[in-house]
Amino acid sequence: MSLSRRKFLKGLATTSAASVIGPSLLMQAARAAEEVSPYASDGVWKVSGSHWGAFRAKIYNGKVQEIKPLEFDKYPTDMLKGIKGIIYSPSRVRYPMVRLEWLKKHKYSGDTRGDNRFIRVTWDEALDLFYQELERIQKDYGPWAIHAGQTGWRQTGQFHSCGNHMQRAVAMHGNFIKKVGDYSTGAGQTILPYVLGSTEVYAQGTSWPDILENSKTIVLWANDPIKNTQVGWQCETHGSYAYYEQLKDKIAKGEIKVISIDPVKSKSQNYFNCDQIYVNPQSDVAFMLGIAHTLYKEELYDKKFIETYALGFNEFVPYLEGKSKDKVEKTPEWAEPICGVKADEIREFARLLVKDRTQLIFGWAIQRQQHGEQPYWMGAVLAAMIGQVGLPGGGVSYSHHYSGVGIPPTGASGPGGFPRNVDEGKKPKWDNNDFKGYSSTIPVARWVDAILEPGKEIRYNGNKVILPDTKMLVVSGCNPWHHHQDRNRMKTAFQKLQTVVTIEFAWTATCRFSDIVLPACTQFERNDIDLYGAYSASGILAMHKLVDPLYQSKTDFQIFTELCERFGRAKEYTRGMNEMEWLRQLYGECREANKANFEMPEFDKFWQDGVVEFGEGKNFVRHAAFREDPEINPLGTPSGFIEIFSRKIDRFGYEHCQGHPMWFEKSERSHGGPGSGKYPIWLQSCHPDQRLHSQMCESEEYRATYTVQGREPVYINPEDAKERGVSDGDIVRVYNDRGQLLAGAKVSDNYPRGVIRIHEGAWYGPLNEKIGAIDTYGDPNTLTQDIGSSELAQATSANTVVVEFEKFKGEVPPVTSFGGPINVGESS
Ligand SMILES: Nc1nc2c(c(=O)[nH]1)N[C@H]1C(S)=C(S)[C@@H](COP(=O)(O)OP(=O)(O)OC[C@H]3O[C@@H](n4cnc5c(=O)[nH]c(N)nc54)[C@H](O)[C@@H]3O)O[C@H]1N2
Ligand SMILES: Nc1nc2c(c(=O)[nH]1)N[C@H]1C(S)=C(S)[C@@H](COP(=O)(O)OP(=O)(O)OC[C@H]3O[C@@H](n4cnc5c(=O)[nH]c(N)nc54)[C@H](O)[C@@H]3O)O[C@H]1N2
Ligand SMILES: [Mo]
Repeated sequence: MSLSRRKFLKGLATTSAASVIGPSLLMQAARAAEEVSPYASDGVWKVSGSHWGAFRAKIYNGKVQEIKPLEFDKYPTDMLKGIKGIIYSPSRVRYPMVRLEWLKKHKYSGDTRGDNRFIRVTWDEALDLFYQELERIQKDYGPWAIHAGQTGWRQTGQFHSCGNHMQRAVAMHGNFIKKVGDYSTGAGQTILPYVLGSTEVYAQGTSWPDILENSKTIVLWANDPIKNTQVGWQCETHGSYAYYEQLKDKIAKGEIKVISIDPVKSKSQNYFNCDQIYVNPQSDVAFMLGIAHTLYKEELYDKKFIETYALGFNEFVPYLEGKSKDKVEKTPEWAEPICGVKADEIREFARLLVKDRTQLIFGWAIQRQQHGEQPYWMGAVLAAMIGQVGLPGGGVSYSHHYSGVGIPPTGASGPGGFPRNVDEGKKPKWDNNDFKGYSSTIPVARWVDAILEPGKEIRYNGNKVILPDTKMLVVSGCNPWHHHQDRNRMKTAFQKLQTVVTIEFAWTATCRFSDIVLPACTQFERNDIDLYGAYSASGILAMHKLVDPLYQSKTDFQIFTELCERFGRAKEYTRGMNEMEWLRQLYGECREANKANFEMPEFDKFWQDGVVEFGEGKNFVRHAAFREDPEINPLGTPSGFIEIFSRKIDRFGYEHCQGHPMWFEKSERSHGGPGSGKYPIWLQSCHPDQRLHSQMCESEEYRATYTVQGREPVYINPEDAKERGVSDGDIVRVYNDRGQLLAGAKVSDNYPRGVIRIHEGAWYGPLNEKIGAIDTYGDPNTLTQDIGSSELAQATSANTVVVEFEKFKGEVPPVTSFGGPINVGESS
């Protein structure tokens, strides 16, 4: 009998029932004193939760006055300080707005898009226009002309999850183009199912207690958990930080060695005070091949493990030895000039990896680059050669920096959400499934290609994709004018679009480049429920509405109900339930699903208390079942084994992703790589320490705690700065052939020569709508390259980019990113 992994996990959940602790009584006693009924609207503390953690908010005079972390959160993030500024931001979308030229001249496309001139209209006018445009596109073109597939980091709350609301409503009207994959792990989640049988990136990882107990060496490979677990996909618990504290202690005592492989001294490295192996940016695969060569030549690798658990080592070895096509032996000496690590140090590191129990833990930024599939595949090959996959504290992880992976999971079920699709048995108003030969689903990061080159055939993961001819875009719960690459290319593309509708609460650059903007309210202005701990399932949080929707904003639920009214489907959309009825239902279903293992109170009690806790979790070891018996518990790969060589990928015949992991030179690379003559500096656009992508950038007071002369910081090595006459606090111009931006210099030893960082999510603030206009605030995607990782994943390659910078001379233009549209009047 063969057990699937899912069944195996399910089995775990059931057997753990006996050891499960019911919801604790902590809430009632300890906090009764300050608990005031959440139903009261003023002068009270209310419980809610967010990507930044669970918190209590004090409401007074109809305003949120104070936010403090919930008592369970022992390691709250500083970012809680930014929440008030999201609600009361001068960049709030206040009213329904329509782009001036679009409205007055019915000029669909054109070069004034992005001039930020808008007219205020009534809700009815705005929704009528939205509806008319959906009708026009379905009638004149077809489902291939509308793209409503982009989604992203919508706020927490399962019911109001805004992408679902948008997609359900648009789907009830007609079919549309959707996406596959995401920006986070596009390359990783595509390659790893071929290699390890699951995406791995979104999988539960070995529990920290097991790692702390068993690992002797932990390699943080391109991984900054101290920075990146401040936020979570659902309401974050920050439970990982208790383990980080223990790890720090063990490092200090010499019990565990942690090595950060990173060009930068990361926040984690500084926190742990651990070792670092500096590698040149984008060169990790060369480094890894040097390591594999050593393990092979010195016969240090685990032959038995490879024989029992892996496939295709024999096809890979000739490449290592220089006996395959390229005739280059991948010695440490070969790797040294590429990766910048001395050959002897590579050998020493290889020996260390097999000395004792070693846990490899990868971050995601190294797969957000050209050929981003390769470092992940090669990571799995190294793990197979080390031979500890499936052992506690050994093997390879691709997820420990994310949303509390590694906190022992309780196995409880979280609440479901608002449905994303049309109800079963129902058809859209425009029941047209003729995509005219275009693909109805495209790789997420290739949507701008589609606008610019409709009809183009691209290769993707063994398939052909024909890029659809997009005319209309509907955006909700994501900010494409932050998340996508190459702003000036996007400007060119957006001039071709006829209609862009954005539903938002913050006047982002996406609003600026839209035609119709509908004001949504924030999560703090509606009631919801969500899981506390995305991977640990630590509890359920009541997300109490703190204040009424500001200005003319409405919940996404309300907005799309009113849109559906226009084609007589509102009742079907809402299923006849209002917000609180939905919450009761979702909670009730969750309670039912958990009945056997976890006691949950009635809804009213839960809503009053604010939290249900599921108690302690149970330790988990990734790949343990596979290690125990690979026949009974095979991996999800075609062979069931770790595939060092993939016959399937080999047969695709791709140039940039072949049968086994390989080193490929990048189209742009610093430290002597292509493009570095003219542009010697690598720009890394890592995830921000003090934001969630572009969210919270609008939070004025909080933003002021990190900006430099009002600009986004650019982190620069002291020597590089000196060479260019740049001092800490200066405004610098960063540029390449794709664009230019202004940012504020922060000179820091944490950065090596030839590397600068600007955090992603800095709000784009073009001086004007013209192609090439300088970005006044510092959005790194003004400079990044919009190319697919390879034919396999077609994922974003945001980190494959070189630039130059200089001290900015001349008159400094004001920052244009914030404060909303230029309001040029009202409709009537
Ligand atoms: N250069 C570079 N680019 C990157 C990355 C990088 O590393 N480097 N990282 C990539 C990654 S991993 C990711 S995940 C993406 C993130 O890209 P996004 O998910 O697009 O980023 P966010 O800034 O979180 O955008 C969410 C938007 O949704 C809005 N929103 C939130 N909640 C609601 C709601 O309830 N209703 C409505 N109507 N709107 C809401 C917010 O105001 C915000 O503008 O960026 C990618 N882009
Ligand atoms: N505070 C905060 N936390 C977040 C987010 C956020 O916006 N803010 N976003 C969340 C999301 S959506 C995601 S996808 C994850 C992102 O998680 P990741 O993609 O893992 O995070 P990054 O911060 O982009 O990069 C992590 C480290 O990779 C290193 N690095 C980059 N390129 C290379 C390379 O070529 N070689 C090596 N060896 N190292 C390299 C960087 O220097 C950095 O220290 O974070 C999540 N957590
Ligand atoms: Mo992400």
